[in-house]
Amino acid sequence: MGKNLVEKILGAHLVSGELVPGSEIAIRIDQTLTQDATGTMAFLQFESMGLDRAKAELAVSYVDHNTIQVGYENADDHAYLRSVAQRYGVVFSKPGNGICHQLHIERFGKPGKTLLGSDSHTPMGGGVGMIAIGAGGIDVAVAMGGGAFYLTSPKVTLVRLSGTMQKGVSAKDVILKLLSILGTNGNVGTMIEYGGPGIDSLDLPSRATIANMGAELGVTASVFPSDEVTRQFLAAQLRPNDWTPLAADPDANYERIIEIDLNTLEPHIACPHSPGNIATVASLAGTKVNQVLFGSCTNSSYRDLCTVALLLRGKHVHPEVEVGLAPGSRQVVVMLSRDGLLGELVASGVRILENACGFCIGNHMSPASNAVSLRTNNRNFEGRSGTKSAQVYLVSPETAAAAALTGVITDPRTLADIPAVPAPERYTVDDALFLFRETAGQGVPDTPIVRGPNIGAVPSGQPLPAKLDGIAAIKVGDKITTDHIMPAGARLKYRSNVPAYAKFVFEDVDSTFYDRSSANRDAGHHNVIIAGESYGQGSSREHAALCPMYLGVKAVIAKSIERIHCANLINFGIIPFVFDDPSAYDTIAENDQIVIDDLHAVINDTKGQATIRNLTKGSSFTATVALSDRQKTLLLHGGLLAAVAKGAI
Ligand code: MIC
Ligand code: SF4
Repeated sequence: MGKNLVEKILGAHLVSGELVPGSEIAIRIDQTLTQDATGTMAFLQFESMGLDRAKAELAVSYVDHNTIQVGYENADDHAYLRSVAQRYGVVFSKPGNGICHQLHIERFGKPGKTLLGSDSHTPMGGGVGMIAIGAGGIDVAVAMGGGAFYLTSPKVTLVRLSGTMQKGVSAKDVILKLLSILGTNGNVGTMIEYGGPGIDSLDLPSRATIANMGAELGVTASVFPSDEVTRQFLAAQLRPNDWTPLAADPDANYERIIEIDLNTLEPHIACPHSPGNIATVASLAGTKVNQVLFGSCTNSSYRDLCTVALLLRGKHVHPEVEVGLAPGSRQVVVMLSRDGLLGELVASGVRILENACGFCIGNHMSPASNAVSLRTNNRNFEGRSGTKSAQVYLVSPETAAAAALTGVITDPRTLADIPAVPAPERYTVDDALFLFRETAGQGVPDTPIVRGPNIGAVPSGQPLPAKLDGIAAIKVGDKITTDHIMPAGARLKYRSNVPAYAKFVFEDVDSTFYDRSSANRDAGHHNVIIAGESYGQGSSREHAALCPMYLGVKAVIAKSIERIHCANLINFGIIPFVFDDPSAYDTIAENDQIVIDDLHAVINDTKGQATIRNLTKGSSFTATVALSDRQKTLLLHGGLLAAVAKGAI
């Protein structure tokens, strides 16, 4: 039996385990990526592991999220990250260089390699033929130090594309269509491979867009073959030697095959407040739009923004629409400017924003109350834009441009001239904002580490108690995202300071959570989170586990938990239980007292099943935590850092 692409790449990196779907494997990581919002904590953890330097083939520390610099906090983080990168032999991407995923594709991504990043959209690297995975910062810190990454050996789904991409339809529509088929939950433990004749009509940035939003499906990675399109892209980025061909064997096996015909694919749109609420653009045509924003790692390539500029060329944006555009990288800005397109965009009435995450993470251009905002980014969770009442829709650059011109949701296929942007023969390359390339992997050991007042300490977890003496501190519903648990936007600046950031846990869900959970903890109780389906969707931010740990949360009991968040919970000593019978969820109310008599027996048990007594209701139910031996060790010690400190792993 031939091998699929996933089997080939994972097989070449396997450190332990077997490629049997569902079982735990460990893989060698070639490259790591961190960004500033998760990176300060990742590097503080790296420091506390006592390693002398980064040992992965390549480690890059990007600054792209917190570039707003109102107050000293962001700049403190940047100074810390810069010094720590130099000390440990990590490439540092200065603020102003661009968004980590776009930059990584442009400058470092290589077919057949593995990439682990402390950001959920790291899978964008799959566009260039890598197995690229998002994880919590501490897992990335371990991989940076040369340690293996543990994951569930995936089931592999083939998405076979046929036909040719039609005018006005683009990569975003492919992934939104796939979201309409697979949804945002239930895809844990899967990797997606793209294939079929249709991929020939997808240039590299389009493939990267599709791989990027695999994060919204909840799959572990998405990967494209490395072919002539990949070769041409790497050559145009002046990296011809980084190309190697890579394809699945013709008789490769897949768990599932999904067919998408590009000839008949329509423009799609994700409606408020989930990337899984998919409709066709045509079905919403005529809806008034107040704001249009282009950019984010999903759609900020030269291909995308050139398309937008050509669609708007010589016209003005609709008088009632506010329009902003954030390019993905310095290369994109320079090329748009070289082509005169930046000036044309300004002439059309577009506000040019910094080439950074900006609006995507609620750090810029929050819409007005109740406004309809059409964006090319990847997440439209309620409130993520910074305005809770805003109605945020996710669309392709073509659909966003059409609305910018008409003021209403418009099928872009109705526009007269839809440009085709050919793949550039040569990108403008200037790596001046990547510092310390010459000492990468070596480091400069005597570099002093700069710690301003915003750089806190990493709290350490406590060993597993004998008994869970819990209070159901909060009961939440389905699809609670890490943005609900640990808000970003205006709160992002506290990322390096856990006691300060912890004050905002569940801020928008229940603003009393901090006070109540602190009081429970101080009274000697463990806090327990009760949740519905797909708890912890979205971002990889480990603060959504770390800050609850700081507030004394010891267990989550949910109907289901998403992959990255589940791993983060274990890394911080929080037990991720899943209800055996989901109807038990209905029997628990907030503030119920919840007890597990012998926690050690549960963790050491092969099934991991616990009988949980609800003392308030006088009832009981069962829940299970499925753990590998390594994860048991982490929980027994109170998390990964504590286990490393004790030499237990
Ligand atoms: C996001 O898009 O939600 C973020 C902000 O990039 C996060 C990382 C973070 O919270 O710092 C992600 O996707 O992992
Ligand atoms: Fe940045 Fe948005 Fe991409 Fe997250 S999704 S990395 S915030 S651009």
